[in-house]
Amino acid sequence: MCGIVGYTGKRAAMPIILEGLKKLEYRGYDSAGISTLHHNELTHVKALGKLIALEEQLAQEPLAGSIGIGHTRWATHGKPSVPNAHPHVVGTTAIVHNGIIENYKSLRTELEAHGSQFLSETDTETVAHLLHVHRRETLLETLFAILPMIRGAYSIAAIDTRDPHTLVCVKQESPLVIGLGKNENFVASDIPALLAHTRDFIFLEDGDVAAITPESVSIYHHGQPVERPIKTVSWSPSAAEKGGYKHFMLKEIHEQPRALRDTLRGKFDGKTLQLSDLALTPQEVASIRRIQLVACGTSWHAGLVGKYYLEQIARIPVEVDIASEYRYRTKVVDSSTLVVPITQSGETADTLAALKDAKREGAKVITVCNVVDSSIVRESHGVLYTNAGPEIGVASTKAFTTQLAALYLLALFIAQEQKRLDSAAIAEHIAQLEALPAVIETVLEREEEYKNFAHTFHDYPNFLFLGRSFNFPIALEGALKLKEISYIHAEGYASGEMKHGPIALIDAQMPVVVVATASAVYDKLVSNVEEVAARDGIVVALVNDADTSWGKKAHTVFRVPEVPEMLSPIVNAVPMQFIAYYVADFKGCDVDQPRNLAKSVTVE
Ligand code: HGA
Repeated sequence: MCGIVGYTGKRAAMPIILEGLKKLEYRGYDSAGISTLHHNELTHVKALGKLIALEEQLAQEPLAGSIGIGHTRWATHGKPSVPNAHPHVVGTTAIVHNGIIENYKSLRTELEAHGSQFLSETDTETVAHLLHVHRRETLLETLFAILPMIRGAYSIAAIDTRDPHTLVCVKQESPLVIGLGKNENFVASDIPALLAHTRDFIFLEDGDVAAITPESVSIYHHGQPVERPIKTVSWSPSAAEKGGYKHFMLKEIHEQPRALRDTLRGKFDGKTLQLSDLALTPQEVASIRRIQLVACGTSWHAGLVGKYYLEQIARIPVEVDIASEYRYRTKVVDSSTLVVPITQSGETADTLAALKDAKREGAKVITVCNVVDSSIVRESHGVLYTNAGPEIGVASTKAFTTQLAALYLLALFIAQEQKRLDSAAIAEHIAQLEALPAVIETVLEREEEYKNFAHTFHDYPNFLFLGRSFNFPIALEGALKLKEISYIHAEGYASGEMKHGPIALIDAQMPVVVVATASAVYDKLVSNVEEVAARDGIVVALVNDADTSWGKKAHTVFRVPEVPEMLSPIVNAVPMQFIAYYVADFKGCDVDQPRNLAKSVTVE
């Protein structure tokens, strides 16, 4: 997600922090800010938009001091705005934060009841107030005292006038590294920010707290001092931006467990699923009779899976439309119709136009989106954020799987509100969802198999992808992913459709990727594959670990752990991404910037 940079030493902190933030710009952000400490006084400057705006403001009001923290924000809680930008300063402390404080609402209610006055809508500000309200002798002790009160994913850096040379930080499920200098030390959410100053890093572990002065770094875990190894990094700045991965796409494939955890975070309290940003009253949810999912490209594939979720879990009829088609067809919409645009960027022109039409016709519109306060979100009545973090590779990966998780949550939420599922059933579904990141970690560990496959197959001119039921859209997505980054012609089909045309394409030169994980229609799919094999098609099967029946039928077998069928698309998408990625990489394609494509299509 966003960027944190902190400095304590003998030099002026502000330019070092600003330069560091610039090195993190590639991560995407909507606002930025810096706070420094000088002569026992905290000062800060924040600006909306690009760093140039912050830089211009700093030129007018430079910040003195040789200790400071800076931040580029990618909003998750509260729109992009100057008050919501970090640092947040309360009393003697300034903090910057990367991540999500899950229980911020209850904390905020409690703090406000005791007189704390909030200036922003962020989850982060609750931490700043907690540090103020529970202050101890030192900032470090205060941080120890408040950490048990907060839940979520966070890396936080803080400075305090009472301890004017010490930078304090904590890492929990969000990245944070310490950079080691001579009579100066640094902290940052990512290595590129600090490469101009050091190559020696300490990678903090989850739960680590550190107190950093110009001369020392002390690290604690569960309150006890611990040693962490110093690692010397030889990455080039461009490799460092990608976390050592060759492309952003590959980095983002690997970020999916984290992105899914962040999408699920803070939504279920053990009893009730709360999607408060949907801004739907219980009566409004009760009155939903039809749902229209509207999207483009990969998001449209997410919509196709979402249809299965909403119809099976919430039992509401769903149509899925390509936004550019929806715009120009007759819409039969009324106030009992829920229209759900699905968009990574929130700026897709066709989706925006489709939603405006639907609103005009009287539909309620809630958007599934990855960018806080984007144009489409602003036009919608409510929103369900995916919290995947900025996606830089043009081919969507983590945005897609988090869209699937969000649509699953939406189906559960409607079922809950319409009293179709009780609390125990919701809890069971949520537990299954929460198990997915670990399953995907297992799939990621098998990456080498896809590389080997691509080594053999990257020269084939055509591919077919087949799936059925929940995984039919995954076949479409597999084909699209391969097309867009490798320029190989690929088609996705519902396997039952083979006989109705595409089987004519099958010959010994046609790799056919079959999504064949456990399913109620598994046997049907297997007979479709037999037909492919009988015509010499090259069968490439994605099956579950326990399925040993493919030895003869398939040329290549990829395995994934078994999960409930409805959730299998979220797991099965990952092998599709790996196949596309490695085929494109072997072909030498520009994976992150495929020809003719833009990340966000803001024109019709
Ligand atoms: N949740 C905080 C911080 C989000 C973040 O990591 N930004 O880059 C917010 O919304 O301000």
